[in-house]
Amino acid sequence: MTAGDATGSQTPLKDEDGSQLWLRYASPGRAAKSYRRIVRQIHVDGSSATSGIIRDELHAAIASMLGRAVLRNQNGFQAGALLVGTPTHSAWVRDLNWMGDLRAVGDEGYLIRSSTIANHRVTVIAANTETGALYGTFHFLRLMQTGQPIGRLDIAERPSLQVRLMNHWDNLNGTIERGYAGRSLWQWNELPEKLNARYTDYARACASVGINGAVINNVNADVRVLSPEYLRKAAALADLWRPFGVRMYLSANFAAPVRLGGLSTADPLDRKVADWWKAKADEIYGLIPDFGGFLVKANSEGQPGPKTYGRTHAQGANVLADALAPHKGMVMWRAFVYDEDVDPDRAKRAYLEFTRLDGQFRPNVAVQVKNGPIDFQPREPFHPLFGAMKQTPVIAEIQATQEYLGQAKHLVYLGTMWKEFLDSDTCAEGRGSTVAKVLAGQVHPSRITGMVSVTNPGLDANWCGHHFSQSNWYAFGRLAWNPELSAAEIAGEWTRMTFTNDEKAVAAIRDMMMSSRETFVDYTMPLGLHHLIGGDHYAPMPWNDRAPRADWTATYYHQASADGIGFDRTRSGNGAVEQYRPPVCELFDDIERCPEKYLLWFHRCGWDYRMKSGRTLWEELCAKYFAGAQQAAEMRDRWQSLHRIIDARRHGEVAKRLAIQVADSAAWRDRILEYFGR
Ligand code: GCW
Repeated sequence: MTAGDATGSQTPLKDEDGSQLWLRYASPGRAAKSYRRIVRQIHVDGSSATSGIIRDELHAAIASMLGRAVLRNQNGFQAGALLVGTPTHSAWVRDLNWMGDLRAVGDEGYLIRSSTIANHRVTVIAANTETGALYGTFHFLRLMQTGQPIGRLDIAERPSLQVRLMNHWDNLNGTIERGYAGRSLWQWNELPEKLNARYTDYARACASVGINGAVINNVNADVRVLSPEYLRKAAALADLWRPFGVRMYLSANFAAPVRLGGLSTADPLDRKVADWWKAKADEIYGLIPDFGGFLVKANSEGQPGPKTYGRTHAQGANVLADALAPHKGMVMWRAFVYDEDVDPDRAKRAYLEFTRLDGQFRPNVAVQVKNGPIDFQPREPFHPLFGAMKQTPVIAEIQATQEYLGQAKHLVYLGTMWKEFLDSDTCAEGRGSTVAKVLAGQVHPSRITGMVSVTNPGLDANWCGHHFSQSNWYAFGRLAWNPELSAAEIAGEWTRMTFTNDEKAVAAIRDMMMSSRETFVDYTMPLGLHHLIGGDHYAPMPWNDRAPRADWTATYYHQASADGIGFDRTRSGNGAVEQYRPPVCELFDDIERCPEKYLLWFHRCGWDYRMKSGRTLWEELCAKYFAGAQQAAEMRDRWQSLHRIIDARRHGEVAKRLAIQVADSAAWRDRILEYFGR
């Protein structure tokens, strides 16, 4: 098999297993010639582990991309030097006198500039910290991987959000809750002595997109993770990840003082409980000096929490926050709560519980809120808590593991979905108060800013099960760094790095990715429908009316009957729209103006309700389901046409999954329409 790359040359394509993710460092094609002139020597100042990583990455990457090694550090520069350093460790960087500009990019940012040193044209990656220099290095390599010009660079970057974390739902027995790519990466039985090579590959991949930490265990937390035995294991990972700027965080079980500590209560106002958490925090910091903090799922889906003791979520969060504060650690307290006694509508509960606690949290607590008010559905309106908490930092939780979006079987790029969320206007302080701005602390000043992703890697060779699921890990990192990036831009760069720089193929793959989420919505839950599933959240189960809780059924949400379908959350219904600020509230409330993509989320409509297309609601539903399944088939055909451009192994593996997607999208269409048809 051969492929024409951008240079027009025919090179045999080696099979790839996807294990190198977007860090394959393939030839950049046509651009290689100018790169060879611009980068002839690598000069990384510094002697830390991080500068070693930078040096190794640059040498390996550039040799791989340009097909020849470049010179190592030498005293002095020749034309074509690439200098990487911080003012602390590099006299060259100091002498450039970029202090003002460096200050502006903060601890994690960087400058990349084409410049002149000793009369030689050089490229400089400068940062205040070595982690910043590492991020700048990956940025520079991304430019090369994607064939961008690198001769006249003047780049200044700093992350918009401080906390950019992977959230793993990994259990201590090696399984992963909602994991679709094999077992957990963490080999608990081998840690801390034996360190798997994948641990560093993982941190490197995270760092390459600016992810700066990981919560490594499930929010349905096993208390044992806080035992001395497991803390030592976590510390070994933390040591490996530190030079990559990836900090360790843990999910804490709120009942740990009882279940691990042997106390009779976990009441957050009990002195002994507070002391227990303090001692635990001290112990953790003794092992992991830069430990990031705790993530807590409390009083949700059977997890223990402060409400068990008649205390509020704020009181619960604060006892942990006080224990971590002396060490500069933080608490991420999840707002994924839906106790039935709060309101009959699950969508309203978290807002009701948390808005009344605004102002009661310690400064080192952030409330972690899922993008939508229910649970990672293929489409939800943004969660009304965004923009509603004026005095409490709110960070966003999104889900890269495609629990409700075809898992690792369907090709669904989530960049577009997350952009829809980030670009949503909360109108919290007038128009333009987008979720992205709320998260970045630009709407209400915020002490903590961040976005986390329930994430997808496992032990599968290609990390994420589906080759395209890697794009969701990638897109999360890129958007957490800069929520203003476009989904298309991210899809394009990922495609170039992961598959090819062939222009036609890039355009085809990017198009597939860009429409994939809407396609998925169309053949599963269009027009604001949600939760039409049961069991493992993969297949259609609109008839599902039996579960331990009403709000785990499908019928609770779609409420289909002979006279209509949809959940009336309007003012004249259950009033859920009022959790949104005006004019968003009025927009969702008004059936004429409510975006049709949210129609049945907010409105109950007759089957013959007239849609903007002129069709009845029923006809429109049919059209959506048919179009979705049709688009899945087109995606398969489009991918087929790329078989000479993508290596046979990855092409074949994706093709197999697309075949499943085509069959299952047709099943979605048929089962749903058959059910609602009745
Ligand atoms: O989406 C639901 C999942 C649960 C998960 C829960 C949560 C970890 O189905 O598996 O539990 O959300 O976010 O806590």
